[in-house]
Amino acid sequence: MKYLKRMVYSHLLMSKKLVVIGMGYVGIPAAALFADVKGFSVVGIQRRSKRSGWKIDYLNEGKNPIGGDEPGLSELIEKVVKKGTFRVTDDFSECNDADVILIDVQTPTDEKGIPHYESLKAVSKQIGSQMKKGVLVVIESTVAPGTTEHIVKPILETESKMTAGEEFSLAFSYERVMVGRLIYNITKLPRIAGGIDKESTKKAVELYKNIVKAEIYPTDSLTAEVSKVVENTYRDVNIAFANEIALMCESLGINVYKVRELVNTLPNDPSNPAANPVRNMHFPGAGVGGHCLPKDPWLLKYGVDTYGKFKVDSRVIINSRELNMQMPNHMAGLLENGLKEAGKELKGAKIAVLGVAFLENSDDTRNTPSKPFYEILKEKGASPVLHDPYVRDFEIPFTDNLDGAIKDADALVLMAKHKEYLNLDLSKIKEKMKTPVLIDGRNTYKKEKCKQLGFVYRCIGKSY
Ligand code: SAJ
Repeated sequence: MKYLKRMVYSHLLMSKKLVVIGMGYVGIPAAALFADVKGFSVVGIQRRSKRSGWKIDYLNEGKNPIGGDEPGLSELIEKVVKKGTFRVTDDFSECNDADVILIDVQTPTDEKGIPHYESLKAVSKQIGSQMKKGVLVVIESTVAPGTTEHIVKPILETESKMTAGEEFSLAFSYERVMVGRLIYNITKLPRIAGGIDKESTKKAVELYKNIVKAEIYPTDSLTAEVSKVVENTYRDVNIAFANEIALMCESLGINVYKVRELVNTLPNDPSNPAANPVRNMHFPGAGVGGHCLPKDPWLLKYGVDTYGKFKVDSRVIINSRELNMQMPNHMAGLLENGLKEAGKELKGAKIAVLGVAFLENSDDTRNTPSKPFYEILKEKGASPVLHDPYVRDFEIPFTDNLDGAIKDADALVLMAKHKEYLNLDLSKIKEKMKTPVLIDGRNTYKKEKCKQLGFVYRCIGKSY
């Protein structure tokens, strides 16, 4: 009987309807990739919200709503919309004959690190009330450990009056996307798929084989949830370590980037990694932004605090998070110090801030360090002018007119290492500025060259 059911199911797999909920940085590339696989018809579901509703019509015209450089994505969206295997709507009734449903909604945390699952719960309710027997539901959004089992599963079961594992399958399989390489990271990086039971895991692994050209690791949903937030927390803690070493190098009057280079020369011996564990000191910088690193450590802590057998004092993780959140303050300190050397006060000074996005060459402003930096400058009575060549909308006024931002500025502060800023003609820029002060938050410019040009130069992790 079980074999027969599996046979029927694999026949169903041949022509499959896949619904992706949440047309964002994860949902859009995933939907387009599946829509390009033979036998798949894909429907994207997006709320017709003020902020994102416009994406529905834009995508249905075969256009890519994600800004910045995203190799291959625009062409793929145009192709699958043209061949009719991808369309977008705000109608959740599309779930009632779906074979697979992917959940890619935002899972933000508040300032106390508590997750807010309004979207996740709302779409789980919608899915549960529509979904058919035998459907596979996969959560791709990053969630706190325990969320699949304790929040999503009960909602789906209550709304559908079906039992998970018996009448439908449920799994957690996280994305590893990064802005600037969405398609590459989904198709070329290994994938982890964790079901609430073995059958759900198996079906999720089968599903991702269609788009992932790398190893797919089966596990259970809780282990997969923890792996995701640990993966990003690991990065956040390593960045905090680099930032702390940078502060120490400033204090000692040496160059942290030279230290990093020397530390990372420790050879990695793949044939015997234990003999010489690799060093991969990360880059110190003006701050850590994005939808992931500022949030995932809190999701990890929340999961352990909520579903763990005993409390764990996550001091390493939380102190690291707090140190990374302090970096915009440190940037403001370097700025005040540089202005002082130039005989200027921060109060009343015009500050050109280069980079609103949290990451170079992207339009993504989520949790950008430029926001707290801007607010600190405002608090101190300065007149910051934000500039960014990629960002389209942001809650704080900004410009894409570089000359206007630099004109009569008392300082230039680099927050994001956009390629447009790499080869700026600093001597011309100096002429347009009122006070030649340059604060480098991403080790973009050469200290000696800046000094030769007559700039007062400060950089995270460098002597001055
Ligand atoms: N940053 C540093 N120093 C570094 C690396 C990054 O200060 O050495 C800063 C960046 O400037 C940025 C922030 O950290 O403000 C985040 O940068 P990121 O390169 O981690 O970019 P994300 O957040 O888009 O991508 C991360 C990645 N996670 C890991 O590499 C473990 C990506 O693989 C994940 O898919 C993504 O989070 C996610 O969606 O979870």
